Amino acid sequence: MKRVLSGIQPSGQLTIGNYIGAMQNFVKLQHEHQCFFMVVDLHAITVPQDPAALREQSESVAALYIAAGIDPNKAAIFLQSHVPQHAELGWLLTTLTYMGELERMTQFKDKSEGKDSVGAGLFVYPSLMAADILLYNADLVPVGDDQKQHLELTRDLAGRFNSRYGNYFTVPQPFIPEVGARIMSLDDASKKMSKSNANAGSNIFLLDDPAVIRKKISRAKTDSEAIVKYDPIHKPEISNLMSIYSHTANVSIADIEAKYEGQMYGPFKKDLAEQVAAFIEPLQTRYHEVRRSGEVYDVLQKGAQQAQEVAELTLNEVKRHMGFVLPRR
Ligand code: AQP
Repeated sequence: MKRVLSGIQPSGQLTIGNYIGAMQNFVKLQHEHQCFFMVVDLHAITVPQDPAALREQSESVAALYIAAGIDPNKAAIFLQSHVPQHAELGWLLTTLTYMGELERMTQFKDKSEGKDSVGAGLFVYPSLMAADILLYNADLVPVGDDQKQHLELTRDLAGRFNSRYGNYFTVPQPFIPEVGARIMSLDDASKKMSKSNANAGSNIFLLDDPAVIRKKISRAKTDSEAIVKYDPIHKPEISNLMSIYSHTANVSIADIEAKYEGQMYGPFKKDLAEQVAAFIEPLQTRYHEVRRSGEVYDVLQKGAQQAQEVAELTLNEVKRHMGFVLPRR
C-alpha cells in the first residue's frame, strides 16, 4: 500500500481553499492508501500565535478532519507536536538545506514582506515540512498548488540525503487537484484564499454561518463581462467561483458553462451560494457533534501512537546512515 502524508496548519479557521486543495483529497486517498494526516502545530508557530487560539484551532482542525470524512480507523490523525521525531528530523534536514534554496521560497517572501523582524523558524519551515513527509517515507503528498515549491525542495533533500548517505528515503510525488488547486481570495483573485487573511470578505470559512456564506458570495468580485466562462487568465474571479462550484457540487466546469450559457452572473452566484451552504451545513453539524463528544482526544492519542511507531524507526535509520552513535536498548 502506498503511503500518503499531509497536514494543515492550525493558524486560523480553515477555509474552503484548504478543503478543496487538500482535505477533499485526504478523504479520497484514505480508501486505498496508508494515510497520515497531521495538524501541523509546529509550523503554525513560525508566525506569532496566541496560545489559547492555537489550542482551540488545533482541536478544531482535528475535528474538521473527522467531520469532513477522514475515518480514524483508516487514517492516522494526529498533532505534529505529539510526535517529537518531526522536530528532530527537521533539524537534521535543516543541516542539509542550502540558504539559497530557502531564500527562493515564495511563501517565505510573501509572509515576510514588509515585516521588520522575521523569525528564523519561518525561514527554515520548508526543511521541517520535508521532515514531516520523509519521516513516513510517503509516496504521495496531497497539497494545493501553493505548496508545490516546498514539495520540490523535499524531493531535492531526499535525493541529496540518498546520494550523500546511501539510498534510504522515498522521493515523494505531489498529488494536486487539476481544478481548484489554488482557490483565490473572493476580493482579490491575484491572491490565494488564506485562513490568516484578516479581511473576512476574502474567505469562505468552513465554520461560517450559511447566511454569512451567502453574503460573502453575493459580494465576491467579478468582471464586467457577465459571461460564465472558465478562463483563469482573463476572467480569474468568475473562474475561481466556478472552481468552488465544481468541487462542492461535484460537477464539471463544462457542465457549469453549459448550464449558465447566456445568463448573467446573478443566477450563477445565487446557485453557488446555495450550493456551498448546502455542502457546508452537514459538515458543520458533524463538526459540532465531534467537538461535543470529545472523541477527538481519543483519535489524536491513537493517531500519535501509530505515527510514532513509523517515525521512530525512520529517525533511527536516518541517524545510523548519518553516522550518529545510537543509544543501547
Ligand atoms: N487557497 C487555497 N487553494 C487551494 N489549496 C490551498 N491550501 C491552502 N490554501 C489553499 C492548501 O491547504 C493545505 C494546508 O495549508 P497550510 O495550512 O499548511 O498552509 P497554507 O498553504 O499557508 O494555508 P493558508 O490557508 O494560506 O494558511 P496561512 O494563512 O496560515 O498561511 C495545503 O495543502 C495547501 O496547499
